[in-house]
Amino acid sequence: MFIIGELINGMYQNIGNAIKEKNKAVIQKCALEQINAGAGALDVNCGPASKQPVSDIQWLVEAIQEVTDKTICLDSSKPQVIESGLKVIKNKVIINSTTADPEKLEKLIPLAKQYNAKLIALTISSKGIPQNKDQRLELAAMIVSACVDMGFSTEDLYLDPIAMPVKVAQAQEKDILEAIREFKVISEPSPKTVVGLSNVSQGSTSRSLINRNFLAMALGNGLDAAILDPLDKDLIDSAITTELILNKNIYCDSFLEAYRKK
Ligand code: THG
Repeated sequence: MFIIGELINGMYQNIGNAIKEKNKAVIQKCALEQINAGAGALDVNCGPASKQPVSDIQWLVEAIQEVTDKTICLDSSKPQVIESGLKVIKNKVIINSTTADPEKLEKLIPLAKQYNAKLIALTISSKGIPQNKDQRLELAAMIVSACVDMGFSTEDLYLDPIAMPVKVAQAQEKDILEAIREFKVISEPSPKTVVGLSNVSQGSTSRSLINRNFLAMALGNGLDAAILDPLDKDLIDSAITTELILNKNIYCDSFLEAYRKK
């Protein structure tokens, strides 16, 4: 599983304050801690309180690139914020995200090609978040078809079924998990799949427990990548164990240590 660390997000108070006060050290420490815990990429989101996300995202990207050359995942619903982040990118990059909205696809697919970026696409439209698996698959097919039309390889596409909180959308979890499996057969080469894992436990108690059980099930359905908290040791242990059971790693008695990415 490809781990995208979720912690550089202005919705967390320490990061929100660091952005406001332009305190690079806080951001750089958070970047390195996540990488040391196994993150292959870092999600970067200015958060809802940022008043100037177009410049804040550039400041975040530049601060992070001073300490690591790991992949940066530019997270914003606003294409102009993504584009601004891309202008200062030196590391590898993932665009997070487009939706199935044609206007967004027409803007973000060419940007992904121009910057040699991977692209995360949420299966939502201007009508909002889908209510079942078939609606997710329909939107996924629209996204894949736009990529094919514009010459963007579906191998570089990550489809996101939108993980919903179990507290508010319990009846949808099964559909979300099944969508992960079915996204894979939409095209050849298969698109990849990703979820924002912590969404699942928002507002709940026992968050880590909920997250790691969802993750194990999603990996069982073929999930390729997850935006998650890499500092949650139980969660990473669970992911490593799931991949062992799925025969992705060869068994040895010290499998947890052996497969913890350094
Ligand atoms: N898909 C994609 N990108 C995403 C998401 C997704 N990016 C954002 C989000 N969802 C994934 N990242 C987070 C980060 C934090 C939390 C959830 C998802 C979270 N935060 C605490 C909360 O809201 O309770 C904040 C706690 C605090 O303030 O300290 O849960 O789905 N492509």
